[in-house]
Amino acid sequence: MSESQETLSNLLQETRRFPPPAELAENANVTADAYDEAAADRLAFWEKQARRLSWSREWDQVLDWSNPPFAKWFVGGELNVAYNCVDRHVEAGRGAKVAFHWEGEPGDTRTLTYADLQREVNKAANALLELGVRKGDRVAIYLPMIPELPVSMLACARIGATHSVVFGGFSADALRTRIDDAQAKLVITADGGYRRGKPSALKPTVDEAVEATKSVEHVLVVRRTGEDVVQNGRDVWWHDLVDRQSDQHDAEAHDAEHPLYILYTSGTTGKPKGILHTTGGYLTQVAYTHHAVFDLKPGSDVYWCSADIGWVTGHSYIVYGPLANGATSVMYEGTPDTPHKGRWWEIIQKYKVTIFYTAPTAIRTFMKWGDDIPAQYDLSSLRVLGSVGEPINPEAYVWYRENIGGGHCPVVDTWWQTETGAVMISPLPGVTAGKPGAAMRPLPGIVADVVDDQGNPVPDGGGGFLVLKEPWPSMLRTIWGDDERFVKTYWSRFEDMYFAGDGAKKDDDGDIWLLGRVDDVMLVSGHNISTTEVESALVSHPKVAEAAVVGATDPVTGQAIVAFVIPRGSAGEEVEGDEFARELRDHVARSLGPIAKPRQIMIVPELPKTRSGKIMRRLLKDVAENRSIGDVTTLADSTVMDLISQKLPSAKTED
Ligand code: 6R9
Repeated sequence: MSESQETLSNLLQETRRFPPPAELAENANVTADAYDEAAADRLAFWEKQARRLSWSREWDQVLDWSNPPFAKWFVGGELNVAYNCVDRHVEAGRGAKVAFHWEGEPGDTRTLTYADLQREVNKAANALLELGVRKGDRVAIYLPMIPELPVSMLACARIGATHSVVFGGFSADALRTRIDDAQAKLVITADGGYRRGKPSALKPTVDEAVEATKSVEHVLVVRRTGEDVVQNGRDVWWHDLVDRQSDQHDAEAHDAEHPLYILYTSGTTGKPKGILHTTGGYLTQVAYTHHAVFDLKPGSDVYWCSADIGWVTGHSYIVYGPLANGATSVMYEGTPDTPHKGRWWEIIQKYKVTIFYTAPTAIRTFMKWGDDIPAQYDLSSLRVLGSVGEPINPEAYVWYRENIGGGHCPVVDTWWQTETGAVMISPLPGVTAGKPGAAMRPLPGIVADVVDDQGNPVPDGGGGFLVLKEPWPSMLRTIWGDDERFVKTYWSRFEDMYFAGDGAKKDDDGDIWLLGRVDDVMLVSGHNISTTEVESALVSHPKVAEAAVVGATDPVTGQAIVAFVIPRGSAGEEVEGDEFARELRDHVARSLGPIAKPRQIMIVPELPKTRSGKIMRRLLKDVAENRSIGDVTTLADSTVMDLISQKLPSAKTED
């Protein structure tokens, strides 16, 4: 291993460029000047963005960074998040505008205007007060994707209770640890929701979780599926309590730094981290980024983010950002293949969706299902496409652009985290000539860089660690109840910088490409190789829909690359045998160089993913190293590992 070894090799070359459509560029919400404006005076820039909101009291200071890494934004300012997301739009005469076109999985629908939302949120806020919930109390929310979920979040925000939304797919144990950590007083849940064509119960999980907790006084239950639920003394039906409340409620202003919500990151090891977001800075940045990155025109756009509200993407870009901007959104309860594999495209056609935001894992699944499915629907209403959650491989990006965006929609690849609260690195659709696979540049007002081991910026063309060098308004304020862990986890690897845990590179133009979690980086014959680049090379083969690679211990090279590959829909039958594996290995060697040639390729029907769609490479590493498979409890589908293990005899080890 040479001394001058790069922190992370830069193997993938991509030359395609997609300039913004002329019409979009001409009318874009944000133009290139924003970068200069923010660079000239970052705090003045954010102060201007804060004025998108209605404040009851102006701030005295934009940023207090006297005690890093504990930031205070808009110090002394006061506002109410629910008022900003709902009431002010009604007061401005837009009460009849649709906030949510909600689509249940079985095909039932509900339309909520801003006026409807105001009444529902006020009733829910009054109900929380009747249950004894007060400003500063924590409320756990464990609901399916139904309108009561955003209504509950906004009701909490309105009265100053801090919500902790727990994804509806989590187990009783996961729910219990989150309730305990936040000491939640109330749990809001439902009898169940619809998933894959049938009711999926939630209430029994809550009963089991709450049995073992001490803080919970009441459980508020929405009726969705109508299934029998066991009634405990602490249970209250939503329709009994909320429906009889007054729809009037005076919103009190809260301090800019009042805790808005806690969201637990799954964390692959140890106790989940309760990421704390506060009020003024968070709402400022989610509103600004939603306006800038999606070019949202509230008067004409129909926006749809397909994430679950249980993840940060749903918090920031289904609930707070779009509502603060007065957007009309689609919200969908179920899975993309129920009752058929064209469901999402049918929804886009039905509501004439103009802006669509989803994850690479979904895009690659659609690639696997085949181009003919989206081709059956009219998707011509679309004008901007977004991606989030994982690096998007160039091929998936181009497939998305062509097959969903009809070749004319810019794709914005948005990099951010639960911890950052809002998008940090992304193209601007009316400004940036997009490169497939690149997140491009930090947004105006954000200072990010790629650094080496020592924290020095890498030159263009080099790879390393992605860091944030200046505080930003929607940054996490701490880990709930554990300041020390906050400092240790995020602020100790490099001095005065936030380290995100991701590897990245700068290309020759200085644009940023994400290369996956640094824990996943492989060390092959002295070269640090990113999983993302090898996966992207595999996915660029016409017969590959999805790929995951891991580094497995190897006596010769230290680690060797092992790839797990899902073939594309139509390639299904033609891909058996050594021939295909050899073809893929050669393809990677041609695209990235011989150093990146996988030692072994396994053809598999599925990949292990978390419930938010991220590939769990740790489990694949167990397979590659012939170990028994580790903890599978956070998998979306725990049977996937059995499917993969059954495929093992066909694993191909070659030269
Ligand atoms: C929003 C969200 C955060 C991690 C992050 C990174 C990965 C998210 C990405 C991306 C490459 C993108 N990630 N967006 N990687 N390109 N556009 O996903 O939050 O669930 O906390 O995950 O996801 O590894 O560090 P969260």
